Amino acid sequence: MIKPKVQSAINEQIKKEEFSSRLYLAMAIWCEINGFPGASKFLYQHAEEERVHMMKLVHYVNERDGKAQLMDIERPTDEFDSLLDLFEKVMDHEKFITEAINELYEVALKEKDYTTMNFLQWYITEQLEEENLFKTILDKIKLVGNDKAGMFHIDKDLDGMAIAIEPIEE
Ligand code: OFO
Repeated sequence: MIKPKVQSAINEQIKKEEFSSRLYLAMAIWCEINGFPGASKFLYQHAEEERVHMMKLVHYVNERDGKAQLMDIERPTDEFDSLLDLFEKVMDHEKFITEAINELYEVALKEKDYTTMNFLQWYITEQLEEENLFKTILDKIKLVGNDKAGMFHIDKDLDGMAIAIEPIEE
């Protein structure tokens, strides 16, 4: 049976992943109505990916004889100054999530929950990959600045980067 402290820390993370999904959905909508179809497709898919992150945690808690719990979540920001501003906010958010995963790992460590520590390894690797991915995107956007043709190519690139969603592991 999962320990109460670990369970409530994971439930907090479920909330954060659910919020991430809604944040990227709001960003995808902004891109779609502001002439960035590629970025929009990429972010819609990323919103789905965050839902997968949430669901993995939900199943994990339940499989350990605990109870995954949903919480109230705040409405995400949906106004951005530019594509650069939007992806800077993505990067800030991913850094915040990396911190949250590290803190969750710390709770599992203190509770000597080695199974959860092992399970969280996937999230640690995933955060590293996501931060690298968003850094690459941000660097490209910064490089083109206000150049319209450059922006068009970045949007095309993002269209190609929209990846297939990994299935939820049981
Ligand atoms: Fe973007 O990795 Fe989950 O939140």
